[in-house]
Amino acid sequence: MTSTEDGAPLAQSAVEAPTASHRLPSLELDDLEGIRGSGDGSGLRIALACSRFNGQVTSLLLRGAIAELDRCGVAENQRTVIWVPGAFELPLAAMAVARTDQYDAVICLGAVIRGETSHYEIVAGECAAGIQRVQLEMGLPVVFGVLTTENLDQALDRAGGALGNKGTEAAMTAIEMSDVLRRLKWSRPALSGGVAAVPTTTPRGVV
Ligand code: INI
Repeated sequence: MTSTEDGAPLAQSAVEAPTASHRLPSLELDDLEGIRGSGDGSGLRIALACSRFNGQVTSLLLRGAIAELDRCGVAENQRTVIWVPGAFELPLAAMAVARTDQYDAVICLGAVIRGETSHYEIVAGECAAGIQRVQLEMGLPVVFGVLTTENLDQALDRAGGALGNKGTEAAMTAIEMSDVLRRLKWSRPALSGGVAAVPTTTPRGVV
């Protein structure tokens, strides 16, 4: 039975069309105003931190992420792959990347598989909390491209198998959030009655 990352069974309808684009909110909300990130990765500098633990899965996540960066126009010489021993080490790698001040986003890729051990809970929890902490403390998008599954089959389903590729999704998120932050930096919303006006046009300096 196909299940969610935390093991709960999926409804049949959720199983039928589970592509990567299906699982992320669409960017096609053209009639709504507001600051929104594009899917254009040209000019972005992206680091990919990838766990060697469960490498048969993480290498597929990495492949999916790189293919998406290619598709979105992130130049090959503008991205760096950093290998770490396991998911537990991903936050430290992300912090080191952020401190260089040379990147627009970090994509963290890993696979934490429950198997027989309760070690899983600790590794997965610390990894997620650490990644969130780095992105909030450093003000840099640090994307959680880490699978947390009950078994290897579930991980492979989400690493280019029947349920899409979390690496691909992570790359999309990195590009979108880099652009959201870039647009926020360039925008100068006028204040009116204490409410920030939402810009309806492309902010100056953003192409
Ligand atoms: N690391 C993973 O990336 N995935 C796992 O499933 C995993 N499990 O289950 O143990 C794992 N453990 C190693 C951990 O990430 C650290 O590398 C290790 O504890 C050294 O700090």
